Parts: sequence; structure tokens; C-alpha cells
Amino acid sequence: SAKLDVPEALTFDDVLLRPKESRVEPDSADVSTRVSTTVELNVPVLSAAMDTVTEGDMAIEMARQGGLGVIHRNLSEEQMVAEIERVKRADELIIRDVVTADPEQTVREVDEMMNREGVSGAPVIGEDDAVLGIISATDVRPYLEVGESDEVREAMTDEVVTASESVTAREALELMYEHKIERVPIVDDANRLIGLITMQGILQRREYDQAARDDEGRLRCGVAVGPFEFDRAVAADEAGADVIFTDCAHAHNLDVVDSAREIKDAVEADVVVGNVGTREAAEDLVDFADGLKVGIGPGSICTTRVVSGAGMPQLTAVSEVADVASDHDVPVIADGGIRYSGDAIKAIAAGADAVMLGSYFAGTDEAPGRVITMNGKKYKQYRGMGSVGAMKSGGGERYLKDVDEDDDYVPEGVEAATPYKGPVENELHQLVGGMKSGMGYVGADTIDSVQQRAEFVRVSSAGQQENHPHDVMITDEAPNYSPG
Ligand code: RVP
Repeated sequence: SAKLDVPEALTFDDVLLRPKESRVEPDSADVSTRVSTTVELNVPVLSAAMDTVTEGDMAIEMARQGGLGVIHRNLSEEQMVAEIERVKRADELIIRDVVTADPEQTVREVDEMMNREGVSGAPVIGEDDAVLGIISATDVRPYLEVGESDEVREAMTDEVVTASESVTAREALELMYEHKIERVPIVDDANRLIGLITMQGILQRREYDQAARDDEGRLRCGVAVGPFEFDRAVAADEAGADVIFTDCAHAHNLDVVDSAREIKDAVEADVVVGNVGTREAAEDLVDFADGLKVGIGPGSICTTRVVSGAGMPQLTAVSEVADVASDHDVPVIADGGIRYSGDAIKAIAAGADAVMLGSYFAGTDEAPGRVITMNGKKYKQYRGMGSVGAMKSGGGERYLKDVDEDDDYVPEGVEAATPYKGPVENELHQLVGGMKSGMGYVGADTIDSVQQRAEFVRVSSAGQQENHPHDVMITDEAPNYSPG
């Protein structure tokens, strides 16, 4: 009948990228991108806002590697703020939470304090935060034998080299070399302490030259809030989040659209709205959203499509949304369903500016949760945010107040385990390496160029079999392939 005279929608396995004339060496491909109107990344990858994927640790590592972590929303508002602040402070040039010493403390006390706080030196502060001196483990050592009850005042170095807040990393380092010191207190016009720069901090920042940083050099941080959690969004904004993601399974719900617009008007951070999966949804959001996140049901732990009967195969969803969003210069994120690096670059070719992954990162050290062993193999827990377990420990309490029996939930996700994988850095390296390889095959040296140049071919089910290793028994595990 006419009702079933319907268009076809495609996903990752339905297509391949057509190889094209190329001079692009994968190593030199540039994968920098924009995740929202004002936030740029050096690597087009986000870790999912799920309670088994992204809290502070994951967000710190993702940003250090050039991507973005999106902190999940199954946290109290206070916990959320603490996690955001942890990320923003992680690689800060100027440490704001400085461990300080008091001139009247004894040398023994200050030694114990430095050990406890894990620092090897501390500015000595008088009234009104005035910097009187600086004391280090080296100053303390001779006193520990004989004069351990002497005052810090005696042992400290009182000629302190300080700098103002506008100092750059290079200038601070030059000061340190010149004076053979390892830390420079940062003071205001009245010589009051406002921060500290350490040699160790500067060297650590250098290690991460690809890191995604804000204008002040702090790591970028994303956070998810419920579509109607206005106050939480404001709190996230004040805590310094760079991008706020409205986290909703169906953001084309018009109440959600209205609420997202109100959030956008109230915060300074960029607001990415999602999830959506159609052209029409994109049209209703592009006038205010700083980015659109695409994915209705593709997630590995997601049962939305079978439970509700609704959804959009992911590549068609991405291409429809991107078709509208690109006309308005709004970035698009492809969220869910990505199992291999090849899927990720296909999502970009279909129009996405960046990709978000859950299961790919859930087994890593930086994901919350501990390693469990089953039958001699190591795993970590991975569950959908719409699973019974996740709803019970977060959204459930907030939205489903009348639910008190497990049987009352209508979940749209499952709880699972995923193989343990080690540091996320290795996973990200394989993912981005594979994406760059794809850029070599299509002859595109930037993300924009992938979107413009790439062409797809349809693959039959025989073709899909041919894609994977076949007719052999795999004897050694590859770091970037396991049979699906
Ligand atoms: P995947 O990478 O395939 O594991 O998918 C992760 C995505 O799945 C998340 O970013 C989110 O959009 C979606 N998700 C999370 N929970 C659920 C659910 O319970 N249905 N779905």
C-alpha cells in the first residue's frame, strides 16, 4: 500500500568509501575540527556522556589527546561541578589551589604537610596573603636533623622570584632557569598570592601538544544535562564547562526544543542539542543550537529501536541532519554505533564533524568502574543510560518518582560487560590512525575535505562478508580488530 511505499535508510555496514586518486599520506592528514560553534578540537572524537564511560579522568585524558570528554549526568550537581573543576584545573599553567605554609609553623610541621599534599615546595604566606618567602624540601632537609622545631621563617628563602598573572609559560620557564628555581608564585599588584607555576606543571603540559584547550590554556570539558535541567546547566556553565550537551533520546520533542533554547539563552558555554536523526529536527534547531548530536537508536547497548519501533539507521540520519546544519554552519556529531575506525570516518564522510563513542572507550582504565574477571578474561561494566541500573542510580530518581519496583521501568538500554582494554590513549591512537588511513584512501587531507570529496558505494551482504577477515582462523589479536 502507499503507506509502505517508503524510502530506504542506510548505516555503516551498508556502504564503503570509494577509493579515490590521492596524494594524502595518512600521517600528515589533519583531523582538527569543530565540535560546536566556538569549540575546536585537534582530534574529532568525543567520549560518551555515560556513567560507565566519562567522568573527570576520562575527560582529562580525552582533552589531553585533543578530543573531548562529556561528563555524564548521573551525578549530583555538586559532584558534577567537582568533576568539571577537576578537568579545568588538571593542566592549568597557573595552579590556583596552592598549598601554602605559615611563617610560624615549625619546620617539622611544614615537612609533614608537604608530604601529605604531595608537593615539594610551598609559598610562605603572611597576613592578607602577602608572599613572605618560599620553602622547599631542600630548605627543610638540614633542619630535620637538628632544628626541626624552628619556625618556617628561619628556614625559608625570603628572596622570592614572583610573576604577575599575565606571565606566559615561556617567560615563567626562563625565570626558573635564570634563578635555578622550580616554582614561581603568581602575585597581584599588592604582592598577594593568587597562584603558582611549577616546572613540573610546564613540562607536563608540553607532553600534550595536541591537547584541546580553552583561551586560558585549560583543558576543554563537556558535560551532559537533562533537557529540562535548567539550573544544572547554569551550574555547569559557572563551573567552567565549555560545551553543554542536552541529553535526550528524542530532542525533536518540542518541549525539549523550547527548554534547550532557554538553556542556550542563559549560559555562556556552547550548547549542543541532541539527539536527533532527521532533517525536520535539524530545521527546528539550527537557529539557536551551537551543534547537533545525531543518533536515534544506533548505540551498542541501546534497545530504543526494538522497544519503541522508532529510529533512523545512523548514516542516513547523519547525512540528513548535516545537510541542513551545514547550510547554517552548525557542527554535527555522530553519536553511537561506531565499532571500528572505518565506521568513524564513514560518519565524517556522511557529514559529521566529529564522532562520539561509548563502547569503544568503556573498557579503558579511565572509564569509571573496576575491572572484573570472568572465566579468566578481564572486563569492565558498560551499560546504557536508559538501562534499569543506570535509571535507578540517576535519572530514575529525578524523573520517575512513582517508580519503586524494577518491573515498573520501561528501559531502552541494557547492562553489559566489555573487554578490558588498558589506557584510553592506545584506543584513541588506533581509532584516529584508522580514520587517517581512510583519509588517505579518499584523498582528503582535512575533515572538511572528507565531507566534500568522499563518495560511497553500496555493499551487498556478500560484500559485507568479504569486508571482514574470512575463511581463516585468526591466531593473533589485532589491536584494532575483533570480530563483531
Ligand atoms: P556506542 O558507542 O555504540 O556504545 O553508543 C554510545 C551512545 O549510545 C551514547 O553516546 C548514547 O547516545 C547512546 N546511549 C546511551 N545509553 C543508551 C541507552 O540506554 N539506550 N543509549
